Amino acid sequence: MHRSGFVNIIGNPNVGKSTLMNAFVGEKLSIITSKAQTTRHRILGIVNGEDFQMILSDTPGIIKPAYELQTSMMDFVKSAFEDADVLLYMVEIGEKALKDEEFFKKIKNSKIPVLLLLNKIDTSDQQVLEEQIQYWQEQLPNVEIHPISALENFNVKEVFERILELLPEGPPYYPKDQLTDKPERFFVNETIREKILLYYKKEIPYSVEVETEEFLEDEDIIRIRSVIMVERDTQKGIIIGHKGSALKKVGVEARKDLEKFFAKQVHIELYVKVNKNWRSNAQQLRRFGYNG
Ligand SMILES: Nc1nc2c(ncn2[C@@H]2O[C@H](COP(=O)(O)OP(=O)(O)OP(=O)(O)O)[C@@H](O)[C@H]2O)c(=O)[nH]1
Ligand SMILES: [Mg+2]
Repeated sequence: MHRSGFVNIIGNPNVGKSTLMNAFVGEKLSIITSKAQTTRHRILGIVNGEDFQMILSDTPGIIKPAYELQTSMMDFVKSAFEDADVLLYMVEIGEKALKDEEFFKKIKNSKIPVLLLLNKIDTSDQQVLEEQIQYWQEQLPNVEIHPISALENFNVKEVFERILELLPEGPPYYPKDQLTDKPERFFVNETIREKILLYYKKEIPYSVEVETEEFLEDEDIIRIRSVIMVERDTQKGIIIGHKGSALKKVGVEARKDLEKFFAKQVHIELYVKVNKNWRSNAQQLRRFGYNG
């Protein structure tokens, strides 16, 4: 018998969805930072076994959209509700209900199995943990609760085994050697964006999109040219920094990660361009892979 299905991770921003997906897949497919709204896309991570294929989806954290980009991000979340065979609803210790009532109702009334993953229990003690479990049992009486630490890999394997039991019988949807649905350039863009989330403050990371214009792979080196797009002229200077020092740091740190990811030497050339109000421009958003 062969099992296969879509296992979609949803929840508030910053609760640890991407950390968990990477832990399941064993690769850094999704970028992770301590800032909310790190993930902007729906990213598949495929775990293949001899008699199963588990197709995980990492999704953006649930928010009330304030501009077009965020609306597209929430469309990815909606799509994850539609095709899931198993839903993983992740919350973190201390969190109360979802910021969006509608999504919470969908979880409550879900016809498919839902596992509530209570994450970051490494930051908690036994008493708080018990109170939290009780709280969520009252909120969602029909849902299985699993306390985990995605960061410290606590209970992650057990949850994986439980999901396997819940997967329906069926053939693989993707070739068995496929790890994700995203192309190489996507991971380049995301790695650069991760560094921008880490090194810049306030609205800067939220005003940035990255596009890789060139990805040339030789036998022993990958040559990459990417453009960092900002919304306004003033942001361009901030990204570049004094004598280009800030931009240089982004390049150096992104290169280190990408050399690990591709297991090859990488050369990166970065430049910055203003793309006025791209976050609110439907045509630009489509070009960057948000919505259809
Ligand atoms: N202490 C602790 N921190 C965690 C755990 N899991 C994730 N984190 C941290 O929480 C922060 C957010 O993690 P992400 O995996 O990016 O969270 P996310 O839900 O994907 O966030 P968005 O993409 O912004 O919605 C990071 O700083 C992680 O290191 C955990 O089990 N314990
Ligand atoms: Mg994420």
